[in-house]
Amino acid sequence: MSAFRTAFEFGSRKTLGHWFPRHMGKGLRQMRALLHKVDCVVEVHDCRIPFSGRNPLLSEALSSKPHLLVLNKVDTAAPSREDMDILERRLDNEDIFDYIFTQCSPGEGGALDQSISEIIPRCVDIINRTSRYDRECDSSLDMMIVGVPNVGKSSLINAIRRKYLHKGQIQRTVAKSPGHTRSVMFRIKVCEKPLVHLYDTPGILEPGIGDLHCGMKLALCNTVKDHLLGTAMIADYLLFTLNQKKEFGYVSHYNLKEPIDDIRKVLLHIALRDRKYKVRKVLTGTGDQIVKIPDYEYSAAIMLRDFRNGDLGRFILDNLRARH
Ligand SMILES: Nc1nc2c(ncn2[C@@H]2O[C@H](COP(=O)(O)OP(=O)(O)OP(=O)(O)O)[C@@H](O)[C@H]2O)c(=O)[nH]1
Ligand SMILES: [Mg+2]
Repeated sequence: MSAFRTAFEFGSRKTLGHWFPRHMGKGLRQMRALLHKVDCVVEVHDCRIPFSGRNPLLSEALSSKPHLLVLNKVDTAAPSREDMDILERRLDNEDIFDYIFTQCSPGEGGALDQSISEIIPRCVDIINRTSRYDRECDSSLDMMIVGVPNVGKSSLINAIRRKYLHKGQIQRTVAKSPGHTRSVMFRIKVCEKPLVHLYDTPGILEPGIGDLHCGMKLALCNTVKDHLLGTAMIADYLLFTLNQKKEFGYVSHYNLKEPIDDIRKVLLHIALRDRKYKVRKVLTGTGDQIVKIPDYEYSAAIMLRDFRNGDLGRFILDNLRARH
């Protein structure tokens, strides 16, 4: 195996495609309007990209309130003790002191992760450190859950509600694809003592993300729609990242002989393995001919699915020791 690429070639692409559906603009306006009613803003973000892709529009719009950063999906990042130390030092350097790592999706047998118990006490602590001016209702602590799409905002509400109200029934619907929650809904009671209400909000992405590395990582975490960058390009970025990080689990997962840096070879291998072809009509001297070509799009979608399911390794995508 020759040396791996050291840089990713984006070709002629300069920015991420524009994905700012109307519900996001409306959601941001609703969130601003609601701000005077809340005591604390809980920003949920994907733990695999602690330094990439947080939306500056959200931070600016909501900065007047106490803030907790929830780095969710810690199970998909599986940080080592050393990673955690570096991560915590870098967060401190960026003046982010109020953060927490969580897993909001149910674990084995539907059990809640222990981290769910820490969220409300941390919020209460942050609120108590700040004077509660500028709000209307005094009897309840109200918190707004914000973040980019698909990071687990609705899942967090469900988990806290299950923890304190012992409600098995799901209050907020969750989905595997981004852009599921579309409007700021009414207050959802999640806890009696102290009385706490949460507002779920739609995931809001920064329009026109300029940094393509950041865009790719957001795409790998399934926070933007795949078609904005194209599944094949995202799969190539995935392969590049796996090789850079020496995460070679894909070699045995796909039954390859050795690590490969050429995405076409991996996509071809998967398409042939699964016998997935596209039928094309080609014009020849003797008339039209039907040819079968390997379905690369299918293979790219399989790679993304496998990564998102944690089958190709669990790790932090951001380079903790550098800028990205
Ligand atoms: N592995 C893992 N998956 C999670 C976790 N939390 C949520 N998910 C999954 O992430 C996906 C998105 O969850 P949602 O709660 O709908 O995310 P959201 O932020 O409300 O998404 P939008 O409403 O689209 O902005 C779902 O498939 C969840 O099951 C977690 O801690 N670990
Ligand atoms: Mg949601």
